Amino acid sequence: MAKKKSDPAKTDKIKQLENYSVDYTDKPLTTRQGLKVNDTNNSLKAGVRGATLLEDFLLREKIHSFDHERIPERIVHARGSAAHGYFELIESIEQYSKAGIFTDTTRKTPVFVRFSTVAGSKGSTDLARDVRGFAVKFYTKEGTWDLVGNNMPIFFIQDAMKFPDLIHSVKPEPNNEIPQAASAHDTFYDFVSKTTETLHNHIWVMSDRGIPRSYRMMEGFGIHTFRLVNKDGEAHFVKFHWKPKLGVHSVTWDEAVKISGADSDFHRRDLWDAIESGNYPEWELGVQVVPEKDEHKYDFDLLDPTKLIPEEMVPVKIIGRMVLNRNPENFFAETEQVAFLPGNIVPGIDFTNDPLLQGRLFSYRDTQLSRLGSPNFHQIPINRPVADVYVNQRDGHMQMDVPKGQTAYFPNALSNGCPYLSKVAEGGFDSYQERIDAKKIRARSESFSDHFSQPALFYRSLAKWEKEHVISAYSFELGKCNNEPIKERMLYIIAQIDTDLAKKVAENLGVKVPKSVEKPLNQAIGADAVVEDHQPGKKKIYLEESPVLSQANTKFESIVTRQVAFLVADGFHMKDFETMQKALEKEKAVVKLVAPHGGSIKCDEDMNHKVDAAIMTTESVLFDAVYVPGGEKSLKRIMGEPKFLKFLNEAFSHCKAIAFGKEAEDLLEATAFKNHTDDEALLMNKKPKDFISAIAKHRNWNRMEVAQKIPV
Ligand code: HDE
Repeated sequence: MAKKKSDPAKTDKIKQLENYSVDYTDKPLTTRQGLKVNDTNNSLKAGVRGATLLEDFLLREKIHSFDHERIPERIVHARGSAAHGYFELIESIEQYSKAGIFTDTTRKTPVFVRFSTVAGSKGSTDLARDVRGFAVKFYTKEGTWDLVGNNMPIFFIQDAMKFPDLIHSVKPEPNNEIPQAASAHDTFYDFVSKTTETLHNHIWVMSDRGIPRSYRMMEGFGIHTFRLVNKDGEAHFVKFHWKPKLGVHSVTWDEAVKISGADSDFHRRDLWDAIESGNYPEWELGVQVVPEKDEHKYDFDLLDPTKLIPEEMVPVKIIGRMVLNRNPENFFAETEQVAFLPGNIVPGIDFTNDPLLQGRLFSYRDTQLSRLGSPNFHQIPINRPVADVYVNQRDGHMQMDVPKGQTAYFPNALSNGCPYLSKVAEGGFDSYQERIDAKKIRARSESFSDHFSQPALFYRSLAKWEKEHVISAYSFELGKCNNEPIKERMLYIIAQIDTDLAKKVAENLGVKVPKSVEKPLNQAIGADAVVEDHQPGKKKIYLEESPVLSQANTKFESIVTRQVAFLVADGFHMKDFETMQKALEKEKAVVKLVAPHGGSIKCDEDMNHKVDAAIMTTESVLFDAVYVPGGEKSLKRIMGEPKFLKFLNEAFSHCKAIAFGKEAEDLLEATAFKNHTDDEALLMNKKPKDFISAIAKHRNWNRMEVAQKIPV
């Protein structure tokens, strides 16, 4: 394998993994018993023309192993990508938590992080409109802690009991297995329109958060309210936030659709390439801490996972950073076999009674058993803790350890009481002793009944262009529904969030927003159907806006790893080219030459330049910005190829930065945006620094109105 550009210091986890990795370099092919093989092309036959003999143990071993290569894909989050890295604490929060990773600023805790889409199968596209999983495994000295979150701060449902219903509704419909990795179909909206608690997460998915530009440009959230417990046994409520160094950025829906065709591995490749090139993705870890006495202070219930705590009410305190600096060696062994369990916690962190979290504590261990086939899944190298493990559990499929001794029970005297129990002061875990005095009851708390206030807060907080995207997303999704009553019901409940939003979507659908629908809103079809006790109330406004919810207020500082296409043909102007290339690469952008053909092309100084992509093999949606250097001959060729013009027109329509070198007036004249030159991200023969600052802004959304008129 080619040596990676940078090979960062190895964490304890990487050193542990190396004990299991196998290097095949300069080694002979063997059987699984270590027998050297001298023919792996032909089966053993009676004569060269057959028949094949039962004796052929080599054929049997090869085919038998192949027949069993697949394991069940994850029921949700099947498609994912992962990377290794580390977490460092910047500021101790020992006043809140006794966890080693939250008190020891000298530690580098190894992490393995898996990003994923939710609804699609393992082979589906990265660019589906969907929530993204953001699961972090911290291999701490005190045991493994898994923070299994998403890129949105809230979830669709409030109680684990509803999870199978939610997922059955969004997955492909059971009769024809259509559509793949898409929520735009009747069953999903049938469920959503009858389950108004879903609306908050749903509007986040309809926003640009549902189609990220990169896994590296997403926030992450633990979603549930957890507990931090300090060494004196005092507890605080906490919400966890990951904030990406590169800011939060997304693509447009038109790009998402086209990227899905041009490169369905777009996010996977982006993460892999960034790490291989040494541009390590990085996030800050933040906490929102709420004292126990404030549990009932807010207009929403802290235990309700469909609610966020606005950062304006409880600021996010940054306490650490996470860097991903190493790609896995093997996708199956690591990314596929990694098993996250929200139940994996360490002393200093504890659960709350969030009914969704409580259900997850059961589900994940259960699902790993059916995916990985044995309760020994924690022994798979990627799942092994770096903390020492001494258990009395024994046997089961694929026991990899060889436990010594006569006893496997507690208490025992034969083994001197070992493995022995640890006192709390020695690191033994004890659950937080929350006082509970309650009736056993199958019901929902009334404090969970506000379903409209926070989706409305989210929508109010968006910039104009973000609102436009939400309107288009709802219109697209509902436009794909075939059942008219579902559309009407959806419009009615969207109107409870924002009347203007509902009106615009209704216009696009060619229907009217109904003034009323049958009550109650939730569930209840048929005379004896179960009716939820608490129906959603009218929306409240306890905060006018929460600016951090808008991507307009994210970071726009860097162009690191931004992909810039240079459109070139023979005879391009070397000086133009070189000045721009150097300036961009200094800022760590990635320059790629897109030419009429593959191989190489010549500049006006008669030098050969390697082409990265022939125009017929690539698309403008795969790039963040476009540059066309001068050079009469080159420009003429570009102008003569319709695919180059499509490339430019599309980049303009997606509001990207476009720069032209000298003598490009005729080319501009041939584009569909020739009349829109008063545009801050359309640069004619300007300095590289202007182009760099236009790329750093991600998109020129001020262009959106004219961009929509470009026929692409
Ligand atoms: Fe999951 N979820 N989930 N989920 N989830 C799984 O576990 C489940 C929920 C999340 O990269 C499964 O190992 C239930 C919330 C991520 O491997 C499964 C409920 C959040 C991943 C499962 C929820 C998540 C999963 C499928 C409601 C955000 C991918 C395979 C009670 C906080 C982890 C697996 C990875 C995966 C069940 C709700 C995030 C079936 C029952 C809320 C990121 O166990």
